[in-house]
Amino acid sequence: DGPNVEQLAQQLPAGFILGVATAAFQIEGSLDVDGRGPSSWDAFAEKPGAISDGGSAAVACDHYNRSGEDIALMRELGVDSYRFSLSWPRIQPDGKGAVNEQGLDFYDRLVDKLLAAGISPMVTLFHWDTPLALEHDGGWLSRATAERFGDYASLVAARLGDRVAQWVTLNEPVSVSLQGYGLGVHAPGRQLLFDALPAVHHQLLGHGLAVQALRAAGALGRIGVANMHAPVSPAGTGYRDGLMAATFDLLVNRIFADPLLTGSYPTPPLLVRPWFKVLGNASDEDMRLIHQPLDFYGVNYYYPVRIAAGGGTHSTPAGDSEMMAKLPFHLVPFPEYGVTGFGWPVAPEHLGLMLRALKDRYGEALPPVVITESGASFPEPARVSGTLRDQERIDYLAGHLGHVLAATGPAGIARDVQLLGFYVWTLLDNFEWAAGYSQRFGLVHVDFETLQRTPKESFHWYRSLSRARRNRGHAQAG
Ligand code: GBH
Repeated sequence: DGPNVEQLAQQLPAGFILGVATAAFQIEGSLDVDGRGPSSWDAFAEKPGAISDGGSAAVACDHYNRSGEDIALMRELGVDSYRFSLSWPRIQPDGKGAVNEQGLDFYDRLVDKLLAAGISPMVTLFHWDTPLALEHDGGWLSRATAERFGDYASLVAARLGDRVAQWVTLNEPVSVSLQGYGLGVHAPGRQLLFDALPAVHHQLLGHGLAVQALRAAGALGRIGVANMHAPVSPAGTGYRDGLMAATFDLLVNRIFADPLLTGSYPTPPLLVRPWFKVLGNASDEDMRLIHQPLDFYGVNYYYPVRIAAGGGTHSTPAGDSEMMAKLPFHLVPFPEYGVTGFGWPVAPEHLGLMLRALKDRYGEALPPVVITESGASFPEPARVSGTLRDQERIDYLAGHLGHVLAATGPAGIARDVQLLGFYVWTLLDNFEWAAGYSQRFGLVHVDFETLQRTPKESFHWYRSLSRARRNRGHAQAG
């Protein structure tokens, strides 16, 4: 079990940000309302079999019509900050050209309502919902999408740049390149394996252009990016498992983090270098563009992975896919850890170890870190005398927050990493991508028939943490 609320509250450094995170496509619904254009995910989710439970995001949590209620929940929760994403096709229905004012108005009001509630907005510019018109022109396989993304960032900065405290350019670009273009289990459903790598380079270029656009527009907030980091280890002691673990680390972690933080792609081991050739051919100018100074580095942490050589056919954290069999490696389960509803291993100590490894690899090039997502799905909680019991989620969050605070605290293994904040994934049960509504990650339960929101016990737990911290702050101030 993790530490209790009082212990956690005492470990929180002064000014530490406690938050919750969501993404537009997962909660908003209202996909064809007020001039929004379709996204890659609108089209993908309509394909038979793409969403495991057949769920549609047409309504999702109906957040587009219920943002006031959701902000009231966050106010009750006592979080300092709310991380949400903007739907690019709501703002630019075709991904280029003039602004759809009604779309931008929605986010403009959302930011104002958050500020009025004392909650600081953290805005993600891109959380996977590429405008479909751009997808039809090649999406992130095309360099033009990076240019369009920079233009979009300018439009957003001109309207919201005076009120947003923190910006995240991209969320987890690996999910788009690997799941979306490589394996086809996410939008746009392409199965290009290593030929998907241009989608890595173009997302990173888009990031660089967006950072420049935000700064050129005078946006006041801190600017960063959110990468998933999966700590990787080889399953066996043999050479091939080690080689494939290194390859997986490149594919999932380093081909994003290295260029963002150091300005160059990693050098792959010779035997696998041909697979990464397209990245090695990038121009110096592109690499400089990608390597923008960042105010923080966002880390989404879910699970460690153990890698063995050879294609896998069994279920993995990335989902079942016959494409997995075509990869030269597969994920091996950890018998020693419990699992979440998704079957993902629960291994909180790896969050601290991962920050240690990041600091060892990047040194002074690692900016202050924000945990931009941490959380877990568990089955529908039991109703016990009017409360929704999700003790597993409380244990999960207390364990992860406890470990990362201990690791970055004065005597911790990652004490040289400056940790700015921690965002729980997620506020509401929502449309969990290819898993539809079958995986519930929320602090708040959503009944998808009535759309009624009911806080789970984990919500009350997180609220007690924010209150304990606040009381402590007041005691100190007094
Ligand atoms: C996040 O993805 C997303 O940002 C969020 O929208 C989502 O709802 C949430 O977490 C829960 O899924 O498996 O190592 O081969 C994190 C989960 C991480 C799963 C990347 C797919 C692919 C790399 N994703 N992972 S790997």
